[in-house]
Amino acid sequence: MITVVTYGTFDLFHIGHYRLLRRAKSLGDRLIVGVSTDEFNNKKGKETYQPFEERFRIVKSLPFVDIVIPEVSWEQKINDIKEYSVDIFVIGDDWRGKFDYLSIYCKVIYLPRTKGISSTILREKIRNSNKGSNIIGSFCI
Ligand code: C2G
Repeated sequence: MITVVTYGTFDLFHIGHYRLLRRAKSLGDRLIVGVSTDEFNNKKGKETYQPFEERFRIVKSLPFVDIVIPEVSWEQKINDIKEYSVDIFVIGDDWRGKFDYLSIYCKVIYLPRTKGISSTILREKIRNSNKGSNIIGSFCI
């Protein structure tokens, strides 16, 4: 059984995330996904719109995702690879080169990112749409 692992924030889950995970699963039999916790995203300097619990549940709901774990640190990848006998580490090519050190433990593959979509773009659209409306509490009127 070929085990594949990948990690990410998966904020405002979109087609770029979906395609990455689909392609990751197609490389093996079991796909493990590490979802970054809110605390780890703070360390990454990464803003999110959705809290960890929501992002985790959405990724876990995908039929081609077999195991979902919290990603709490940069360093956990080596332990995860050993614990789950991972054969392949996959991530988008925006990270190209950053995880080559894992190649002593498993195969490292960087997949092309999906162009034209990102959580940052979506967060900006939400922010701009809120600016244009009169918001009382959490309702737009
Ligand atoms: N991705 C993609 N195409 C996009 C956007 C994202 O293929 N248009 C991929 C990224 O390359 C990554 C995964 O989807 O492999 C998750 O992206 P993010 O949620 O932005 O994850 P990131 O914040 O890059 O966290 O330890 C690794 C980090 O946790 C990765």
